[in-house]
Amino acid sequence: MPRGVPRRTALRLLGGATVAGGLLAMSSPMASARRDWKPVAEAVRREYLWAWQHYVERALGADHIKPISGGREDFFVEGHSIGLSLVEAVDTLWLMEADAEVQQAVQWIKDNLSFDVDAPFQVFETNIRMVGGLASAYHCTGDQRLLELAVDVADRLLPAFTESPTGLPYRYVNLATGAVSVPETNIVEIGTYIAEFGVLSEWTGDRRYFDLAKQAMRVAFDKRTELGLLPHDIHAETGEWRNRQATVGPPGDSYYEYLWDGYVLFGDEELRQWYDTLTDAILAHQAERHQNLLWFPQVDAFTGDVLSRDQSVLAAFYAGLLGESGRLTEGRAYHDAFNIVQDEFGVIPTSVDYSTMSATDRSNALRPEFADSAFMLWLATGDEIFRERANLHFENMLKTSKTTYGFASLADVTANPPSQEDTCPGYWWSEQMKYYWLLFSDAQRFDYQNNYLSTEANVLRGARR
Ligand code: IFL
Repeated sequence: MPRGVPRRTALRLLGGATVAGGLLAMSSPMASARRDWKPVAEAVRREYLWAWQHYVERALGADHIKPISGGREDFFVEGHSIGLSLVEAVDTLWLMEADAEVQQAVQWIKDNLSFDVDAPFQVFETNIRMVGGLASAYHCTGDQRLLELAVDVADRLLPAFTESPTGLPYRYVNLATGAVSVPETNIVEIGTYIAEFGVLSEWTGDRRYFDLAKQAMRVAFDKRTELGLLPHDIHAETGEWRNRQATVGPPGDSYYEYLWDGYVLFGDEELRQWYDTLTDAILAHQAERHQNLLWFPQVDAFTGDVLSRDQSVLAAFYAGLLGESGRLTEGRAYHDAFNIVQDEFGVIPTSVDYSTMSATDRSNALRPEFADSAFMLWLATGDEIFRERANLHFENMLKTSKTTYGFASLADVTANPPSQEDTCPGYWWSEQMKYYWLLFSDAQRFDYQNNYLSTEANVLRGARR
């Protein structure tokens, strides 16, 4: 590096470089040169099936495998797994044409999966993972029983909406009794249903699912501030905001995503207007340029004052959402900003303060959002740079997270080597490995022109049977 050039400026001039003691791969200055991606696709499939085999041998039916010890872990309810990782995996296995594994997973579901569980389940997580996982498994395989199970669990979630005086769902519902609890919620947990519920309405002819999902989104939209922003915390019984802070990261992120998605999936113009109104306000009052990079700090939704320059890795999805909704310049710019973080740290930390480019949370629970937006931007532009960035994301994951029985979350991405935790989230089976596969494989079973992936990457349009 020439003397006098600050390290980060040099990184940007080069289009990226390496960190973490040389452990991690570099992004190439030749990023837009075409290359043969088939070997990368084969590696993705090989690693996925290797991890699947361990899951089957050691943790079949568990919500999570513990990838270091080979143990099992529950997600929704302590002491009662419902096969979360397996349900999340079905459509990815199917896209990879791993048909014996698909059959094995579907058989397990038919023989074992029951939602008659006398315990409170988190409505948002149950929807995006279980309703969505079963709906995508049905969409891919055409197996009617999977649709019946998706409808069964969705029906058990409905009291969260119908028991609420505002239509904003409670956070928890007991799947066996329908008892609802915890009205203190946020815009993600009231507004991330329309994709899964909407396809159920479409496939069953019962409008209730779509209507309940949309009504909850409307309640929050109608309460936007004069700046047109939404604070992220809301009360399901009173409909009042519980804070002032607006964010495109959690717990705001997928509310915005599902406004756009509801329009894309169902052609609902009103949802598109809501999305456009809020996005215009976000770009006007939340976007900030710092050292020539685009960021989205947390701001006061009533005044626009910046409250925090912490950037959650989960907010990286927003680059893809901006891109797919026609704001390509901003989408690319926000992905460029996260790409600097990837080049700086290798694995992107859970959060960074972009004003100092320092990690404010050094962990990373195998978060997929950077690969998610690389995929969406690649679909929107065809630009090879997004494959290069996703490939680096994949390589860094292989180097840091691969362990004895699968892939592990990281406790500290800045340690050398990064320290691992004995857990692998369910979304790993549905998200980044699918994005990589679709990016690199030219998958025969996927319609690259007309498709839809949910916030959990469940394929609800575009499976080619
Ligand atoms: O469950 C995942 C999904 O992408 C989401 N939020 C966070 C998870 C992945 O980081 O909507």
